[in-house]
Amino acid sequence: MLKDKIQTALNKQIELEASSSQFYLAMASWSETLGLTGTSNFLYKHSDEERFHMLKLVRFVNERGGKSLIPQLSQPPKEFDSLSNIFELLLEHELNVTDSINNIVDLCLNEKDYTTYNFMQWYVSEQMEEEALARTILDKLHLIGEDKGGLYMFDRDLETMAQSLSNEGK
Ligand code: OFO
Repeated sequence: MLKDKIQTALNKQIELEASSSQFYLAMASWSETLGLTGTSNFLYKHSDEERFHMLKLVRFVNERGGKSLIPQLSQPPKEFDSLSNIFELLLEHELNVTDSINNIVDLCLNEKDYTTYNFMQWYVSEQMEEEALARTILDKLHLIGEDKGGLYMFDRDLETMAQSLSNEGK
């Protein structure tokens, strides 16, 4: 049985993962309207991944005899300043998610809930990957600057990354 404190923390994480999914969906849609097909496909996939992260938590809480709360979400932004702005926001958001995951891991140790502690290790490694990916993408964008040809290549690169996200079956 889940302790109340752990259940509350996991339900907060469910909300955070759900809002990540909505946030990236808004970014995907914005990029699509600019004709950035590769970028939008990448972000649509990323949004799906976040939904998967949320679902994994929902199922875990219920399986442990708790009750998942399906959250109401606030509307994500409709507009973004630029492509760099999107990935800066994405990295900032992922850093917050990592903090939140680390707090849950701490709480599990304090509460001696080793089952949830083990379950959360998947999220710990996932966060490492997501932060690294966001940093790589931002580095590429900084290299490109205002170069239109570079932007075209960047968008194609993200299409390839989107394919590899689907191949991982996330
Ligand atoms: Fe769920 O990893 Fe990003 O937010």
